[in-house]
Amino acid sequence: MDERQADIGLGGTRQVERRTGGADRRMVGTDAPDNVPRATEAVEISVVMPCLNEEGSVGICVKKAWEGIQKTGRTGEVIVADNGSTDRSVEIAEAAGARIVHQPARGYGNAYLAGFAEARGSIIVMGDADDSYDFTAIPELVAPIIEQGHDYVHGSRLSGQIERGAMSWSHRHIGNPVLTSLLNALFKLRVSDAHSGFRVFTRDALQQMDLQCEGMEFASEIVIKAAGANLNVTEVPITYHPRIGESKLNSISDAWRHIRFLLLSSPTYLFLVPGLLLLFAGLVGQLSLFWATGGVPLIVAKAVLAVAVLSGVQVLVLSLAASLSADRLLLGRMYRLSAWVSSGAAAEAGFVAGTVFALVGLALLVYGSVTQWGALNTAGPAVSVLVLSVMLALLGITLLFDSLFLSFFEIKRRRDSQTGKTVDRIALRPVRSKNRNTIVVRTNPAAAAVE
Ligand SMILES: Nc1nc2c(ncn2[C@@H]2O[C@H](COP(=O)(O)OP(=O)(O)OP(=O)(O)O)[C@@H](O)[C@H]2O)c(=O)[nH]1
Ligand SMILES: [Mg+2]
Repeated sequence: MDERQADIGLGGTRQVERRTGGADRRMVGTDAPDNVPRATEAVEISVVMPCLNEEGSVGICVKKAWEGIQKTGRTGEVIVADNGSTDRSVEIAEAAGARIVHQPARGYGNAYLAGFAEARGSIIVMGDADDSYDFTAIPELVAPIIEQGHDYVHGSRLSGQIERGAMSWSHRHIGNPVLTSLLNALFKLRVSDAHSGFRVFTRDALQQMDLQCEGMEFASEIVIKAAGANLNVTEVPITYHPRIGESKLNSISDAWRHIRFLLLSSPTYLFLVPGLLLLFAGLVGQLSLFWATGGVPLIVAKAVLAVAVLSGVQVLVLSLAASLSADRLLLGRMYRLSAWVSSGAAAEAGFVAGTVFALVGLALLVYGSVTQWGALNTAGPAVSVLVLSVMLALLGITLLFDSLFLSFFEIKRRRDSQTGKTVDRIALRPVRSKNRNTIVVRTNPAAAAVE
């Protein structure tokens, strides 16, 4: 059945002929070209764009995306992942030849994840629906994948061109360079423009990256996971144009989401390094002041150094737990510490150390109270021993509980080899044996075949 629809989005009275045929629907018209594959045909290039109230630009972007696909001579599709637009974005995008995927859960990452889930292409192109990226440049971005076998191509505005008015001064000279440098430093990368939104990757690369972030930090997640998955990545210079319509970016909260994600993905710098510094400062300070005598300020100094040791150890324990979360987040390839935790060895070591510290600390306290501690009115070795014994007792007791906590991570989650879903326990299902009167409980073979 044929239907006619006015192309209201692109400012004219142009008519878009739209032929629908159930599952075998294809679009033909001025905006959707002839090489649109049928629903059952293989798609080579999927262009996915997230959209939140972009009525002024989404039609232009879809049209340019079709032009870009056509220039490659390959089959393609254009998917607009609508994030609950309240303007005419959906209607305009559809008229321009896009397939609409609705994502009611707000967020840049959420919108993309919904769009990617529907994409059929073996090559996936992503870019904003605000006309800041030129989708007619698709051939240049897919070329490294098609011709050189790269997995992921990152469009770089900083090694390309940023048109006047396209990016604010603060984003150009502060936000972008600071966040890009932070990402490069934490993950030992050399990306020139971490927040460019124009990127291309293969379907296989998408699967390997296992993307999860819901908001703007999704942009950082892709870069980090591409590196974590050892993808063959290259950058291509692109031109960044002034966007049409209002920006959906919230500079402060979105920057914070990026920073928080980068730090959480990098427990070495967030927990391990500060923990080691606190522990080191506390231990060295205590040792150097052990025999020192003096008044109240010295007593306070000895107590503060004990606090540094205690908090340092707790932050180190956090680093162990965080390394596991980061490991899951980052495809399980980056942190050696997490292997130590998940093998149970960290919990065992903590348990032994905790027991020793607690016993020594408590013994010192008992000894001190029996021998009356010596003179405590001035700081001297007696105060050092008191501080040390309280510190050790506290450290030992908390370490014992920390170790129990860490031992939870030894219990592995299992992955169902057939569905790919994570399962917490092997499902049991009753199986009738040859002997009709007995029921044999056998593990579900799908869930039993675990990694
Ligand atoms: N920020 C944001 N963008 C969304 C969301 N949902 C969909 N989008 C789309 O994601 C793309 C990126 O948002 P933009 O506002 O362009 O963010 P940006 O490119 O960092 O900032 P500009 O340089 O001002 O364009 C646009 O196509 C939005 O319409 C959302 O919840 N938040
Ligand atoms: Mg944009």
